[in-house]
Amino acid sequence: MKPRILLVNPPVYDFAAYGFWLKPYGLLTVAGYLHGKVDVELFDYLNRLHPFAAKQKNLESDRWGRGRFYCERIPPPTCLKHIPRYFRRFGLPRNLFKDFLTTQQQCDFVLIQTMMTYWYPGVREVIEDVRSTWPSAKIILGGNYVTVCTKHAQGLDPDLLVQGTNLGPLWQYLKIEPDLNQSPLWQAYEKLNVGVLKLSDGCPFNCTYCSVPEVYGKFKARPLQHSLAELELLCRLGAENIAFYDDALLFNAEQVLMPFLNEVIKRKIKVNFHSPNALNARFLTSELAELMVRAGFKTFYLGFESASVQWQQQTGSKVSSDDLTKASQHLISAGAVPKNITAYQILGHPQIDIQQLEDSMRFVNSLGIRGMLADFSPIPGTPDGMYCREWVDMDEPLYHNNTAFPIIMLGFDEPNRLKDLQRKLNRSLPNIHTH
Ligand code: B12
Ligand code: SF4
Repeated sequence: MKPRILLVNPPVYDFAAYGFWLKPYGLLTVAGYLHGKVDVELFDYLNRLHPFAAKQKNLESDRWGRGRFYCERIPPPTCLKHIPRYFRRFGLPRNLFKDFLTTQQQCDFVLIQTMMTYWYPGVREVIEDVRSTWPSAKIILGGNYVTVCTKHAQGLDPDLLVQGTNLGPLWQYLKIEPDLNQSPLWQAYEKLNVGVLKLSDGCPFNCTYCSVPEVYGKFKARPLQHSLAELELLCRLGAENIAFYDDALLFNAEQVLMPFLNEVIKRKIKVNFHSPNALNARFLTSELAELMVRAGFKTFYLGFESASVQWQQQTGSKVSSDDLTKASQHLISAGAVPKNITAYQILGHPQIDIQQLEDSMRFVNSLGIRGMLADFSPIPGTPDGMYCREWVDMDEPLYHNNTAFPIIMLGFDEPNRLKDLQRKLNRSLPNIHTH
C-alpha cells in the first residue's frame, strides 16, 4: 500500500490578507516529487475556488484572478492588542477541515506549508486539529517560517521540520526516493484559475532587509524544459493567470527569462503573466520589455523602495532612480498599460529618516506609473531585522507583522497619512482605458 499524505495550506491570522496570486508553491513542489509514489489529498484553506468560498458574496476574482478571502473577525493576540486595526482569520472555516478529517481515512503524514513568520497561529490551529482527530499521523512542516524561525517552529511540536531547501531529511523520514523531474502537483486542485512558476532560485543582491541571499545563496536557473512542462500542465488544468515567484526574474534574462518567453510565443501559449514579487528595474531593457509584453505579461511590480541615494546605497544598491525611469519608459513604449505598472516602496523601514519617502512617492508618480507602499516586515537573521530588536522582541514572530511594525515604528497617524497620499497620487494618474 502506498503511504497516504495530506497536504495543508493553513488559514491566515492577520490584519489584512488578499488573494494576490497566493499558492502554496513549496508544498506543491514537494508533493510533485512524490507523484505516483504516494496517495495525496490537499486541503487549501486559501483556495478561493473551493465550493464554500465560491458561493460567498463579494469574493469574486478580478480580471487577473485576484480577489478577497473569506474571513472572520477574531480577538487580536495580546502582544498586538494596541494596534488599532481589526484582526481576522482568513480562509475556509475551521469546521470544514474538522469535517474533512473525520470523514477521511487517516493519513500517515500531514505536510503543512508555512509562509510569513507572523502567520504561525494558522499553522498551530492546523496542528491542533490534526493531533486531536488523527493522533498517529506524523506532522511535517516546511517553508519560510520554519526556515527563518526554526527554534520557534520547534515549539509547535511537529514530528519533522524541513528547514531551507535541503529536502534530504524529508526523503529519509518518509523513506521514499523522490522523482525530481516531476512538476509541482497542480492536479491536486479540482479547479484552477491561477498558477505559479519559478524559473530560478536565489538572488545576486544583498539587501539588508531580505532573507533570500542567506537562505537561497547565489542565483541559479532552473531547467528551462521543466518550467515549460509545468506551464503546459498549468494551462491544461485551466490556469489563465500565472504569477512568477522568482526573487530575481530579470537577472541573466538572456539565459533564463528570454528563452522561456520566446518558447511561450513559439508554442502559441496564451496566458497572462504577473510579477507580484518585485522585478529589478535595472535589468529591464527595451528589448526585454517588448518581449515580456508580447509573451503576455499584464501586470508589472517593480521593487523601488526609495529615491534617496543614501538609502539605496546603505541597503544594498539594488536599483537607482534612473533605472526606474528607464524601465517604466521601456514598458510603456512596449505597450504595457501604465496603470498596471507599480513601483513598491517600503513603509516603516527603520531608516525612514533618510528614505525621503514622500519625495520618492512623488517621483514615482511623475513617471506616470502607480506607487504602492509595501509595509516593512523585519526578518530575523537579516541586518535590518537585527537592528529592529531596538523596537520589538524579534523572537516573537507576531512582531514581524507588516501591518503592526510600521505602526509600532511610526505611530498610527503617519502610516495613514502616507497611505492616503499614495491613494491620492494614484488617482491623479490619467485614466487610460485599453482593451
Ligand atoms: C512569492 C512571495 C510573495 C508573494 C506571495 C506569497 C505567498 N504565497 O503567500 C507576495 C508577492 C504576495 C508576497 C508578499 C509579501 N512578502 Co513575500 N515572498 C515571496 C517569496 C519570493 C516566495 C515564497 C514562496 O512561495 N516560497 C515557496 C517556494 C517558491 O519556495 P521553494 O524554495 O521552491 O521551496 C522549497 C523549500 O523551501 C521547501 N519547502 C517550501 N515549502 C515547504 C513545505 C513543506 C511541507 C516542506 C516539507 C518543504 C517546503 O521545499 C521547496 C522545494 O525545494 C519569498 C522569498 C523566497 N524566495 O522564499 C518572499 C518572502 C516570504 N516574503 C516576505 C515579505 C517581507 C513579504 C511582504 C511583507 C512584503 C511587503 N512588504 O509587502 C508581503 C506580505 C504579504 C502579506 N499578506 O502579509 C519575506 C518574509 C517575511 C516574513 N516575516 O516572513 C520573504 C522571505 C522575502 C524576504 N524579503 O526576505 N510574497
Ligand atoms: S534584490 Fe530582492 S530578493 Fe534580492 S536581496 Fe534584494 S530584496 Fe532580496
